[in-house]
Amino acid sequence: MITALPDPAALAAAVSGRDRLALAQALNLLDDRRSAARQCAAAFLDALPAEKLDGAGHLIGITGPPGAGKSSLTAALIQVWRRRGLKVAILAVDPSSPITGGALLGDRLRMHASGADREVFIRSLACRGEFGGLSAEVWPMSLTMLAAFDIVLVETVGVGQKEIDVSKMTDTTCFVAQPASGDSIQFLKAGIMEIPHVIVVNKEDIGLAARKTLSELRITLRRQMDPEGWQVPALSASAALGSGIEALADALQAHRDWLTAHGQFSARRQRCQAEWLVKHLREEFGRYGMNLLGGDEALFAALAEVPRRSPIVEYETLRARVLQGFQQQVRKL
Ligand SMILES: Nc1nc2c(ncn2[C@@H]2O[C@H](COP(=O)(O)OP(=O)(O)OP(=O)(O)O)[C@@H](O)[C@H]2O)c(=O)[nH]1
Ligand SMILES: [Mg+2]
Repeated sequence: MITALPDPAALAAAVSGRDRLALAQALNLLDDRRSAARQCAAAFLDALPAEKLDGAGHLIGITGPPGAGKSSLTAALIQVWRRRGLKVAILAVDPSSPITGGALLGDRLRMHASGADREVFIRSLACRGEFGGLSAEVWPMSLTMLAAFDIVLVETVGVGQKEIDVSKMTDTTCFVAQPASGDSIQFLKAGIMEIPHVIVVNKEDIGLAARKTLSELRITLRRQMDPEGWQVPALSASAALGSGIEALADALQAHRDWLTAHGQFSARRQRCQAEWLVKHLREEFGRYGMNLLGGDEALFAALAEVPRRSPIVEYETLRARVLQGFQQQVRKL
């Protein structure tokens, strides 16, 4: 179906005003791979208020093994944030499992959260099994939602050994541990898992197993400081009982405050986009393509020097440079 493309500036203004139809239209636009749509999406992202995207709001990633209670905790957090007067958007990334077929996580969330609240926006995104389990649209979509909401939370299933990519594209990452599953602790100990900023053991209502997991995690964490000096808290909660949720919201906010106090907040947002660009380029062109750009580290350093631009514009610019490099190599042969 060919649909008319929206006016990028008008769409950006409507999104910033939390017009729900505009939000849905914008997210669909970012998911549209036709080249005219890509151009429109690039202009739309450019028209979003830069101060919100680079220095405001709180972009949170929530991850953990299947069934740990990520969606239940998210639903409980929504209630706390709403009581605090914050506007909340959720992006639930569903692993495109042939069994569940996708939209399940979002559905479960919607069941819990108040559907009538206009300041809560929930969208689920099927991930197409590409991009290391994280859909490539997540970053542009996160930016879009930051234009309109105070809190943007991205839920993804983090499967132990696999790198948890969402942690590189958010301000704060929260890992939800499942009681009595030692895997997460082993992965943390072995340095296989990226250390999250906040760890919460959910289901404390089941008692002993949850307490045991919590104390094991705390022992592990005492030995593993975040490289930047943030002390990672391990908390206990129960989404079912609604216990520990205020403290969880406080811990997430404390990490955001810590980033700001250490002058790292905007730099981290900028780094998120750089991580997305590098990951995206690596997916498309592999190591060879990255080498044509001088390698990952050189690219990270170069991107940190200049102000953030629309991610699509930046991507297309880098992509053109890789293609030019390929052509030069071919000519030499
Ligand atoms: N006892 C107990 N059960 C819980 C708690 N929180 C969630 N559950 C249950 O755990 C199951 C999984 O909860 P979800 O919130 O869907 O977990 P999830 O991590 O989002 O799961 P996926 O998105 O499928 O990976 C559900 O049956 C919940 O009812 C809790 O605090 N205590
Ligand atoms: Mg879920």
